[in-house]
Amino acid sequence: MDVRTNGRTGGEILTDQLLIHGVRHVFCVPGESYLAVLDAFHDRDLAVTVCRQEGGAAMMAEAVGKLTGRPGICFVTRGPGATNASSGVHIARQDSTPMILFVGQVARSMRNREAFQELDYQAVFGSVAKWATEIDDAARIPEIVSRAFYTATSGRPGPVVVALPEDMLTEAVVVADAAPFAPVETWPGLTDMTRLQKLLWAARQPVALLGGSRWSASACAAVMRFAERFAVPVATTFRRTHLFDAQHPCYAGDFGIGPNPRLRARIAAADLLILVGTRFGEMSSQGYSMLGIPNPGKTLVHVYPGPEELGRVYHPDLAINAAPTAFAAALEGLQPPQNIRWREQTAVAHADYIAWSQVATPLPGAVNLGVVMTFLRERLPADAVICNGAGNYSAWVHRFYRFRRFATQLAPTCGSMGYGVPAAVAAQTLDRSRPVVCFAGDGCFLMTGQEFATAVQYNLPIIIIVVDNGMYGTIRMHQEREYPGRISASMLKSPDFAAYARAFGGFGATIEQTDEFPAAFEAAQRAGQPAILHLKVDAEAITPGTTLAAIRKAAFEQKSH
Ligand SMILES: Cc1ncc(C[n+]2csc(CCOP(=O)(O)OP(=O)(O)O)c2C)c(N)n1
Ligand SMILES: [Mg+2]
Repeated sequence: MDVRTNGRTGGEILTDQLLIHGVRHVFCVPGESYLAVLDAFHDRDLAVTVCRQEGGAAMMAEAVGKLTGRPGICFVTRGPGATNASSGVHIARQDSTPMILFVGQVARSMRNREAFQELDYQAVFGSVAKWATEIDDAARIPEIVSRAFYTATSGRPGPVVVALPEDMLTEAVVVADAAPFAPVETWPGLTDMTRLQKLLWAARQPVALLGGSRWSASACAAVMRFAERFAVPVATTFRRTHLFDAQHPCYAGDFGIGPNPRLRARIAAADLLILVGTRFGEMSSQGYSMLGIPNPGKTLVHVYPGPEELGRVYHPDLAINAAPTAFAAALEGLQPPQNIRWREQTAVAHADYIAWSQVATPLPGAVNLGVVMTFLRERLPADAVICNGAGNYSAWVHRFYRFRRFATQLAPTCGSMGYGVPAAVAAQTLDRSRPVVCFAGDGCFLMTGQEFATAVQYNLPIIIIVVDNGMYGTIRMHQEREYPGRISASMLKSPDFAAYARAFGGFGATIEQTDEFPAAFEAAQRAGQPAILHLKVDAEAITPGTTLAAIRKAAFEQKSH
């Protein structure tokens, strides 16, 4: 068909824009509301992963955004498709990840009658998405889709929701394609960097904390070089551990939930804190307790890609509106002081981290998750991708796994359960050659466990380790702290997860003793198909450092005083 004289349908124009902007893969659950797009997929060079639930599909797109820094793409149908997908949109929002959710919409002529599955997407996603819009005219698809890519990736990245009226997608119009988008860099100024150098020269105990998005492998390498030249201890914020090589002599540790008390003390004692890319939100700031608000109580440098975040909670001495990628490059121009006063302290900080993470702590029960983690960190290559959702089981990942490379960690900083399985599917879809291992609790897994079928359908050899303690452990832990002995709605009876895996067409094994794990893991790897390893852990093993019984006892004692 001659595009110029006969035009293309909205569905075709839209798909062509995706290809122009570099999209090679989309995740979807189909719907009759966007059949014209599905039809355009049919004869274009675009890989499509069809999923089982829109929450999973949206999380997969979000994970692509996390891994690549470019918007992950998800298509869902109107109404229930969109509301199901909202869990992934919320993750993209809180985790500052570029993604674009395309949603079907009723025909333009039926709008505002509350037609079948009609929703006002701008109202529904207004406070979750970075931008929500609807395309009224097929001729404007190139303009609006281009803007969606720029909006999702620039400043603080986030999710964009684009609604697509059904009849707009079948309309044929003649319109030129947009040019490929290029993410907009946000550079620090020369004066910013000069002021930073002065603050570093005046410092006695500086600490740098890395987090957020808009990183790259070269940015991480540049920050490592800076850390070496300045001998600065560098820690990572909640679930951003992959931003700094854990084996690097300047690595001071993971500053997420339940961090090493010595790291906490070190950050508290720092006279200069350099936040790079992170909002230093509730989890990493230990419930906003590490800095005064708004006056931090120490010299604060805050580097962030979006100006709206600078001065929002903390009043920085030096605010630098820059993306971590650009800031890291500019760090190369800074000169360290001749005499680095804190050098020895940095070695101590790394030794503290190693001591905290080296050896698995003893736990009640026959399966020690810490030992599993230390086995995997020796066994897996540096480019293995580790995924998880939310739950206490993730504490062992954060403490004992050693992330060495950028884009090897897929975990929700917003604490959304169910993230690990879709994230693993997405990671393995992008790269079949890297090992992808997902940790999920018995609660977490069944939030999106149907996407195991997606892994089987596309023959993705992800390995899922289901940590089964028979409960929503995190909630039980909080109950024992706040309402000791009063268990309410936190216990679970789960299926045989190994049999579940086999029923779906994958590999499954059950592990009841720690020493069964290595052979089971190797068998899963050899199987070369999606696998679930069902780890039966003791409910008492609630964190690497304490038990439920100890928490309950302490809570009773506190109450009796
Ligand atoms: C979508 C979602 N729903 C509910 C919660 C609240 N929540 C946080 S952790 C948790 C329990 C997790 O249970 P499980 O996956 O079994 O891990 P465990 O804590 O037992 O190790 C719950 C219900 C959440 N974070 N996300
Ligand atoms: Mg559990």
